[in-house]
Amino acid sequence: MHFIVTKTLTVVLLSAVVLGVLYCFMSQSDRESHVQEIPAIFRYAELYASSRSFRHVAADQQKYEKPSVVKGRTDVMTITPWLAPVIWEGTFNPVLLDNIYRPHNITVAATVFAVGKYVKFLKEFLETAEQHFFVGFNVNMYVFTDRPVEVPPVKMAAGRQLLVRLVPSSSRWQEISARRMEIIQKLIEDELVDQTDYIFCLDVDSLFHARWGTESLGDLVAVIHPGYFKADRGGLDYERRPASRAYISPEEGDFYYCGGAFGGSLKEVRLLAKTCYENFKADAKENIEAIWQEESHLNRYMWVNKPSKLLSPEYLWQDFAAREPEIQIVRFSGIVKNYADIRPNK
Ligand code: UD2
Repeated sequence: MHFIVTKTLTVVLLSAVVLGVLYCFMSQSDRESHVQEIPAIFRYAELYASSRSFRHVAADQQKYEKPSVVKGRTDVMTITPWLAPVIWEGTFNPVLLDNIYRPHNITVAATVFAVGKYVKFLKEFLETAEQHFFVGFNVNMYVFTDRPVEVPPVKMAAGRQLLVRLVPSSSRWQEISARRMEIIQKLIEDELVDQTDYIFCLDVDSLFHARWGTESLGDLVAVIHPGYFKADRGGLDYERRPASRAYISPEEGDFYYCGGAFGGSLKEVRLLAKTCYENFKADAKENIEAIWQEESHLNRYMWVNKPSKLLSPEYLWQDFAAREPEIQIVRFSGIVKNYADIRPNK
């Protein structure tokens, strides 16, 4: 009997020791995983804190034409059903807006990819950006290319810099276009935190023709695609295969947005880029590529996460398209290009 009690006690004691060791091990590894998480959390807290918000404080004694509540653009939508402004010529006062942002000494980053033969579009893109894109403000223009020696020497005004970053080339244009999201996410995380207030991501085969400035600033900014701004839902070229993460059903969708121009605060654009790239990658693992690559994923993202500001097609027109009466000014426009000459495949 005494032997049985001793044996039971030994088993209980041994189990307690084993459980104790196990507990210590688990709490230690739990602590370790928290220790690993801290820097990441800290990093993004920094990123979030760095996204300043701007109060609209006008300069003293500023004179400008009185706004009217009964006059204005009536031929186009100037506010969405979720109350985001849609920016058209005639809806804003550039002087008033510049005066609001100038005292904050903001910095705007722009990304542009020129991989392979697309490097030939850089010169005019950069020269016209100097004439029209956030003139008088700090601008960091990031050029991503596999041909850094071919980046043209463009004279930049004070407060504006050209920063060249090397990226690998690819034998598929679809890959080049889609990988931009991953690179934009990394750029924001690694370089822009604390240095930049807003970012715009632009196609290189385009030119600026008129002002693109502070009126375009917002948390999440989308450009309404010129090819579809009058189309109804059925006519929007979303990804229609449910197997893709970019899928939008026939009952869904507000507008069709451009992959060639979007932007906003660092926080919002990082989240957009990360989500689109992750979804693109997950689709690729299942052998599906959305019809317009990252543009389709961006459209899905913007359907769920409504943009806080929309730019009219004035902000990305297409040179080959006939001018529509609603387009009173073209600010940025895609040039006519011969795809067979410039793309690595097709
Ligand atoms: C549309 C979109 C584009 C993208 C694409 C689908 C607009 C105006 N454009 O343009 O943003 O969503 O559909 O993937 O909405 N690139 C290179 N080297 C290459 C190929 C592309 O640098 O060999 C870069 C370059 O910055 C170019 C961009 O990727 O501007 C988009 O490629 P595209 O202009 O050939 O695509 P496109 O015209 O079909």
